[in-house]
Amino acid sequence: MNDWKKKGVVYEIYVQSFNDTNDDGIGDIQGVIQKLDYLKELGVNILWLTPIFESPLVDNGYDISNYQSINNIYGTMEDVEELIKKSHDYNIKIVMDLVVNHTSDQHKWFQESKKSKDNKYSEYYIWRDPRPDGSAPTNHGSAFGGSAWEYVPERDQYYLHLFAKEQPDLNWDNKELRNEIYNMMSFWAEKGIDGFRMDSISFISKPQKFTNAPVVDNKEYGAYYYGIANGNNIHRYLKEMNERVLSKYDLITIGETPHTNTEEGSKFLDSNELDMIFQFEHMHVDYGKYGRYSDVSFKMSDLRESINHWQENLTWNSNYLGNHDQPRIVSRFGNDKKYREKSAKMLAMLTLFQRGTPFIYQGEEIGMTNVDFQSIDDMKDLEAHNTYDFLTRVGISSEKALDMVNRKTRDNSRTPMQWNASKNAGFTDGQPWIRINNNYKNINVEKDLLNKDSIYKFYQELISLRKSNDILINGDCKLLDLTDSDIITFTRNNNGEKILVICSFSDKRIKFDIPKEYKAMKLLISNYDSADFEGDVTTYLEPYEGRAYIIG
Ligand code: ISL
Ligand code: CA
Repeated sequence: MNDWKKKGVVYEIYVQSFNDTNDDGIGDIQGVIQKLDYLKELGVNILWLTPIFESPLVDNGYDISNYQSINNIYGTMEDVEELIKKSHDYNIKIVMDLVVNHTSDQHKWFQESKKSKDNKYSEYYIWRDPRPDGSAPTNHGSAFGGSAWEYVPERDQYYLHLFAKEQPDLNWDNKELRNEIYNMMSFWAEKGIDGFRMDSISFISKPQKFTNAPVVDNKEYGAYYYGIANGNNIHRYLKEMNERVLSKYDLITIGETPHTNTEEGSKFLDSNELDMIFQFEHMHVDYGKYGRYSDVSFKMSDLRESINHWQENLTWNSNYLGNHDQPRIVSRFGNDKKYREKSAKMLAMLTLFQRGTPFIYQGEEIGMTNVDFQSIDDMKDLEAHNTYDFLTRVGISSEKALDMVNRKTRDNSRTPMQWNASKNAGFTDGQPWIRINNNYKNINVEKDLLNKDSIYKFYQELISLRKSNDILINGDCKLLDLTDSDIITFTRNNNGEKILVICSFSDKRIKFDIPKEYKAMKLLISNYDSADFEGDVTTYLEPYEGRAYIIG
């Protein structure tokens, strides 16, 4: 991987919730352009934009009906060209979301495909005959609830959709389809974008024969990824994609690879098919009886175990704790009450100082929190609604179901960016498409910019330290004590240089014994003022303290 990619700090922008410039309540491309100064100041140098293409927005744009046209609620192709050009003037790269496991059912390809078994697009999607009794080919459920198969009378067949029924899965075994995708990718590369974040890419190679999947997490259907994740031809297709498109440009490639273990993950990296992947193991540390939406909190030791496992087994990680599909990190892994600022800073240190590419999701840099949705009607995400319906149907009280959905709904991270304390948090002068978090008067960018000890300033400092200390980029990463009840400790090492990072997840003041071999230490950064090291072997960590030392 070349230098600019290794040095990248990525900031994910959920466009519709970032900044609205024409007061229709929806964030837009001009809104991103307007905030380039802000992003440059923060220090990030790669922006990943969630999908802004033509779409009926059933899944907020992850259902694309035309890959080469911009959804006019976000702006125009000219706006995108302006964004690319201006970002490059700021030395900021632009990464687009590539959603090619599926399209929208409104895409021209699908509209044609569903008409008959013998037109140009018939084989662009995954069609299978019904079982003899007319039922779906297998018991697979979709990721969002319900069956993963939908019947179409015109063809007397079912099509597969791993996500919503309005998101039919593409058939990558079809060569013409693959060509169309490569052409579309070249179109964007020619426009000057700097990379792709590849949505659900571990699912693109489907089996010839589908078999029933095990039913897990008290669901009604079989696991949606069963027999599908990392299918037989995945490496063949990604190699072809490299040959046809990626190798011709200087592009960063970030594969979103649900249900991928370290062994499978290494294959993508070692053969240079992808620069990095998003794995999900650490996103499962608080799954329970009902999977993701269970009423369960994470154990720090599970999180640490997972970080250790991936740091040991993958040469380069994508380090993230949150994104547009996950709750807010300070609410999930930190403490969004008394220690919101302290824990947000500690989590930032954990993310930015590990080996790999750090990802910051919009709002993390000011410690935005989960939302307390009072009613299911306030939630926009289809997954939230499907889950709520399911939980109440299986006998969970509506109150409890709302609680469970609240804890994990993707809408937690999709409420508008909180820019200031004015009406609608400065996001829009219109009616926002989703409600604003009530706490915007207390948690907002303007406030953080004025306060020298803010979360934002801490992110800024961490990013700048990462830039000026090569060891934080190229050094290896070793976790130290894997049995401590509250602390994640790791070292970064490069040619004899060493940095020690200590992250406490306790809300109490706790004792920490500095490993004997690290006596000569100089404080690099801490989220408390009092963190000087005076050569003692024993030190005390404040609640959610994060500290890093240079050793030697
Ligand atoms: O968030 C999840 C489950 O609740 C994940 O399993 C998620 O479905 C998976 O990460 C795929 O996500 C991506 O593709 C989806 C889209 O809805 C997500 O927003 C996107 O990040 C379908 O395109
Ligand atoms: Ca707008």
